[in-house]
Amino acid sequence: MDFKLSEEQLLIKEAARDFAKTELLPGVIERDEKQEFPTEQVKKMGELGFLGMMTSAEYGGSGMDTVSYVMVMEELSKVDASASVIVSVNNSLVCWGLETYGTEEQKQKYLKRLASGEIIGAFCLSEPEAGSDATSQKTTAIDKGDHYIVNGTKNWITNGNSADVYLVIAQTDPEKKHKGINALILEKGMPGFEIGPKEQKLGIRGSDTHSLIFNDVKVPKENRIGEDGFGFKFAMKTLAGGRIGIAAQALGIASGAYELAKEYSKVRKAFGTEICNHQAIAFKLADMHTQIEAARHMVLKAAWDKDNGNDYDLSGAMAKLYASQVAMDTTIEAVQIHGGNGYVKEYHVERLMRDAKITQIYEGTSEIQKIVISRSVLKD
Ligand code: COS
Repeated sequence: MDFKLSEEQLLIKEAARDFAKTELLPGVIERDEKQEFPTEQVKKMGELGFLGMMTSAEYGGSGMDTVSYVMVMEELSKVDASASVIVSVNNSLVCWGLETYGTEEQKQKYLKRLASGEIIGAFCLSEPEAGSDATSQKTTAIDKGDHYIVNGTKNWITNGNSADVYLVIAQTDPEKKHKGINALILEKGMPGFEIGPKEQKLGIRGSDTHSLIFNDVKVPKENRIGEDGFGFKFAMKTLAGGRIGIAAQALGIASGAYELAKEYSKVRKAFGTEICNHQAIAFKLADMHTQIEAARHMVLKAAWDKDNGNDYDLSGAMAKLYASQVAMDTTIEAVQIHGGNGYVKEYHVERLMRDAKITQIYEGTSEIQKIVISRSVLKD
């Protein structure tokens, strides 16, 4: 067993840490307050290769491994989880899905621009009545020979307005249930494709979340990903990797809050000494550190599984379930250690606490992860 990271992996982690400190930290509070998309920062992340990390160079990506990707996700999320979710969706759900299952034409037309960060993408599965129950798709993609006609609504779509390319899951043949679902590539501006208003959110407020409305959108058949009826499997396979990215985001939120709380405890005095000298605070830090380290091992293991061709449905689901709980617990304790200051925006931990919650909800709630985990452990 070798826990050592390569020189390249360490360098990319350091580059992400520097970028987060110099480019994401200034303005992160204002972007959160105003629900402002980090346009400039996303452009720079594209230049650094963070938007197509696991995509091969041939298609405009950085050709790195999943371990490097999760380390970058952790570093970005320590500072700005709104920026990191944009990275996660573009990498895990959009670029990975297209490179793994797309046709050569789709890769040339869309993937190159997505992986290089020239444009960003969105993954559109959730609906008003189909979030966890993902097979109950109401959006339809009716087969008209050389094209599909798409109708319906998608909800809570990350990069909803900022994306140019949308991977949309829709039902073609309801009689075939999940085997009648297709994944289609839609472009912003296609006639009949409308973007709903921006959601007002509790956390990750810098990322833009919208509903999408499709009214008779004509989508050419060459925009279907995989064989007819492959859409649900496409969504499941893609989300399995996406969950590793979100687990890394949760880990980053937790470790960012922990680092702030630790530093604060060394300077804030109460009862004649720095508060870290009180066991009530020191023990909180001990618990936080231990849980974060355990989460980090789970995230890295899931990433390593993916890099080594092992099944990662189980390790990714466990990593997300655990890391998102650690993110919630740690950020709540980080606010507590900061006391009154924890409730004030300039200390950052209240934002991290709000940002943490979504990691227990998107790309499969904690309850969905428990379905995936329990089915896996009970099958043999
Ligand atoms: N990889 C490949 N195929 C998968 C899979 C995976 N990880 N998980 C399920 N499938 C396949 C199954 O094998 C089955 O296909 P076959 O009938 O050909 O065997 C099909 O998908 C349906 O699976 P299942 O019968 O298990 O469907 P369920 O309705 O019971 O639900 C869960 C499966 C709950 C796992 C799925 O609906 C899910 O992940 N829901 C959450 C979706 C989500 O993350 N939403 C958030 C939106 S993105 S922000």
